[in-house]
Formats: sequence, C-alpha cells, structure tokens
Amino acid sequence: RNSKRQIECRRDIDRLNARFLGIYESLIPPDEEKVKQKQLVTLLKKLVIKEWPEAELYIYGSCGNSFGVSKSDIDVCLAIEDLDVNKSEVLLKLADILQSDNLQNVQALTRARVPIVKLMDPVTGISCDICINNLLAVVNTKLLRDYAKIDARLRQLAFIVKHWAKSRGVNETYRGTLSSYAYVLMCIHFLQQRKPAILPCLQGMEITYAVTVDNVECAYFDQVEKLSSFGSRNKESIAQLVWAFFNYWAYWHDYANDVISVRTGSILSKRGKDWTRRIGNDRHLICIEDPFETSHDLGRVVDKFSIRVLREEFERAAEIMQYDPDPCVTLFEPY
Ligand code: 3AT
Ligand code: MG
Repeated sequence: RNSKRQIECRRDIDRLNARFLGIYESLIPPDEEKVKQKQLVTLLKKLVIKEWPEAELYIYGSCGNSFGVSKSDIDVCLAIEDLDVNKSEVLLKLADILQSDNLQNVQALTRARVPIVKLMDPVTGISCDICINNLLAVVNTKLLRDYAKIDARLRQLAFIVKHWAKSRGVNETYRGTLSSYAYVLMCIHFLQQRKPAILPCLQGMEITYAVTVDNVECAYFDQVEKLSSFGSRNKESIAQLVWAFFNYWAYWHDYANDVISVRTGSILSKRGKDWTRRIGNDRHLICIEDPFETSHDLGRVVDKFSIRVLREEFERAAEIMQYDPDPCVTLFEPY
C-alpha cells in the first residue's frame, strides 16, 4: 500500500509541475512581440543618432534580461559619452524629437529619482522608458541574462515569483515592497544555495568579462555556454523549488542577521556590512546586496509596515504550497 501511495504522490507532483510549467509558458512573450520591440528600438535609434551621432542605445531591464513577461514595458538607456551632459536638457530635447515623430504620451520626468522620458508607440502599443547613462543597469541586465542561460529552472522560478508578486501587490517599490530586479536576485541566490547547487557564482569564477562603470568594477565569468550542465546533478522540479523558495523566505531566512549576496554566492552578515541600524531612510529590514554596487541594499525600500506585509505574503505562499489542493490557483489570487 505504501508504494501505491508513493506513486499517487508522484503523480500529484508531476501534475503540479505541469501546471507551473503551463503558467510559465503562458507568460513568455510571443515571438511577434519580441519583433515589435526590436522595431521600436530600431526606430528610436534612428531618431537619436540624428541628434547625437556618437550615442548608443541599450535595452535593459526585463526586455533585456530575459525575465520579461508578455506586455512588459521596454526600458532603454541612452548612453552619451560626454561626462558633463545635463540630463534634464537631454531628456527635454529627446522628448521634443520623439513628439515630432508622432510617438504618443511623450513625457519628460526630469525630477524623478531616475529621470526618464516616457512614450508609447501607437503602431505597436508598446510603452517605453528612456533614461540617460544608467550603465550599471545595462551591466546588471547582462548578468541576469547570463545566469538565465545556465539553467532553465531560474527563468521558470523567477517568472512564477514575479507573477505571484504582481498578483499579490508586493512588487511595488513606491509602496515599500520589492522590485522585480530584487526578486530575480532572490531567485538566483536561492538556486546558488541548493544542494547540489543549480547555479554557480559567476563573480567568484575566472574573469572573462570586465567593465568599469561609474567607478564600480563589474567583472565575472560570462562564457556561460560552458556551464549548461552545471545544475544537472540537482533533479529538483519547478514545483519543489517554488515550495522551497517560499518556505525559505517564510521560515528559514534570518531577517535579523543575514544579507543575501549573489556576488559571493553566500549569506553575509548584516554586521559585516554595517547594515544593522537605520541610516537615513535605509532600514535594512530585508537585505539583498546589489551584485555590483555592493553598498546598495535592494531591500532599502522596505519599511516597518511593508516588511510585515511581505513576510505575511511569504508565509501565505508557503502554506498554500504545503496544504492547498490547488496551489496554482490560490497562489495567484488577487489581493
Ligand atoms: P518588470 O518586468 O518591468 O517588472 P524589470 O526587470 O524591468 O521588471 P524594473 O522595471 O523594476 O524591473 O527595473 C528595470 C531595470 O533597472 C532592472 C535593473 O536592471 C535595473 N534596476 C532596477 N532597480 C534597480 C536598483 N535598485 N539598483 C540597480 N539597478 C536596478
Ligand atoms: Mg521594466
């Protein structure tokens, strides 16, 4: 009878895996959408080159890091070599140019924390944000994309986690919860920690790619095609990983002492980073070290109210994965 129960249990897990993979597949942007994104970026390049012949345009964020779901906005960075550019002037000029080319809803937000021009392409319906010289974001986009190439389970897990976070209202930095970028780093770190590991620590390996951006050295092993069987000793399925991810953040993470660090592939101590007290607005209630700007805690947006919301949501998700007969529905119920 025992082995019969095991077989039934196995079937349940297989069914749950298939459900999660189905959700993942349904979130992937179709090829036509990728083509349209490229077309819009090509148009933008053409317009930009006329005014700034030396400038480059880079896609960053979820359209460039491979963690973008269907219908995401495009994040674009205009890189201008001239170090003393006045960003506001450039943005206003850029807004002018875009407006005269019939792009819609063009707005220059020169006073935002990251100043941008927003626009919408009436042909494709795609929205786009353009920032100036935010090259660290371009480099961290490449890091995330490189990690995604190593093991398919990273992209699957991160899509599920981002979808959960958006459904549950905990992907809103202006309300004190975490950015998509932070969630992807949490997923990478989690897969680095599995036993056996599913992801390596690229910044701890031989350096094959190095750039210095804004005085920050960004260096790591980027020949990831050589690592395509790295995680194969670990056979965990996506359903197990989703369960273990939420379980970790609900019950095992030491919020009082620990910092998760993709850069080192390990847990660091808050004391070591001097992140034990509130300084200004940085409260360090959940600590996620940026892989390149190591003094930057991606949890710094979280305050004493939103940390409770976040932890309750992690606990809710862990409970659902443990006990709910149909976790794939309940997990993503709107809040
Ligand atoms: P969505 O699919 O749009 O939710 P995304 O990956 O595009 O996810 P964001 O729009 O929040 O995420 O951010 C765009 C990029 O900007 C992602 C990352 O390369 C960079 N970025 C975002 N937040 C930070 C941060 N706090 N520090 C450094 N880079 C950041
Ligand atoms: Mg984005």
